[in-house]
Amino acid sequence: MKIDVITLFPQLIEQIRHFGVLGRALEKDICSIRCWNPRDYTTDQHRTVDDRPYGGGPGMVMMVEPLAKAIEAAKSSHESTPKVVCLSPQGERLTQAKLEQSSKQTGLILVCGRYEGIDERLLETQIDEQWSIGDYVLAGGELPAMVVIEGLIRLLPGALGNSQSADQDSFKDGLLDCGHYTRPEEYQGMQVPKVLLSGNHAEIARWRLKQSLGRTLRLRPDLLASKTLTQEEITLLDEYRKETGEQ
Ligand code: 4FL
Repeated sequence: MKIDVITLFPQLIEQIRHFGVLGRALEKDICSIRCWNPRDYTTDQHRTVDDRPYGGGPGMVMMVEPLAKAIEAAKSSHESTPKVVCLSPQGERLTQAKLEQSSKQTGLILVCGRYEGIDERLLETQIDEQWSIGDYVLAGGELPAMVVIEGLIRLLPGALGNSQSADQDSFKDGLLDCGHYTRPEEYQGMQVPKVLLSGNHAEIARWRLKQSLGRTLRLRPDLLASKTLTQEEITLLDEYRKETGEQ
C-alpha cells in the first residue's frame, strides 16, 4: 500500500518511521509513506499557502492552488488514481470497518488541513471523502492522519508479527476486547481467572467471548445494539448477566 500525505508539516508525519509496528512495516516495504508539502507548489516569493478569509473574521484559510498542485503531484505518482481523503471534524467518523475496507486498497492520499480550514472549492473539486477521528477540534489534520496510518498499516498482511494478529482485535467482530493477564498469578490479593490457567483452550475461548460480550454490554451497549448475535453469543450473554447480576 502506498500512502501519500499532503501536509505543511512533513517532519511530524515522518516520525512514525522510527517506531514499532509502523517502522518495521515500512522497512519491510509492506507499505510506503510519502509526504507532499503544498509550500513546494507555491509560485510567489514568500511561498504563501494561506490567506485571509473572504467576508472577514479570524484566522487564515488554506489556498486552493498549492494544495491542488500537491494533490495532483501525489496522484500522478500512482498507477491507478487513489482515493483522496481530507481529515476534518466535519468528516464521517472513522471506524474499524472503514479502516478494514481501506486497507484493501493499494493507495490512499491523506490531506491535512491547518489554520481555520481549507478553501471550500478544494473540497468540492479534489476531495473524495472527509474523515473525522472524533468530535473535537485540533490544530490540524496531521495527528488524525497519523491515527489513520497507524490503524491501516497494522491491518496489512505481514505488518504484525506471527504472535500478534489483527484477527484477534477488539472491534474485529464489533465487540470490545476481553481482559488480559500475565504473571504474577496473584497481585495484591487479586487472582488471575482460574480458567486461564486451565490449559483448556475451548473453555478459554468461551470465557473470553463471554467477557467480550459482557464488557460490551456494560461499557458500549450501542455497539451491541447494532450487532446480530449468534445463538451461542446470546447464551453466553445470558450466563454473564446471571453471573454478574447485570441487566
Ligand atoms: C480532523 C479533528 C479529524 C478530528 C482541526 C483540523 C480534525 C481536525 N478529526 N481538527 N482537523
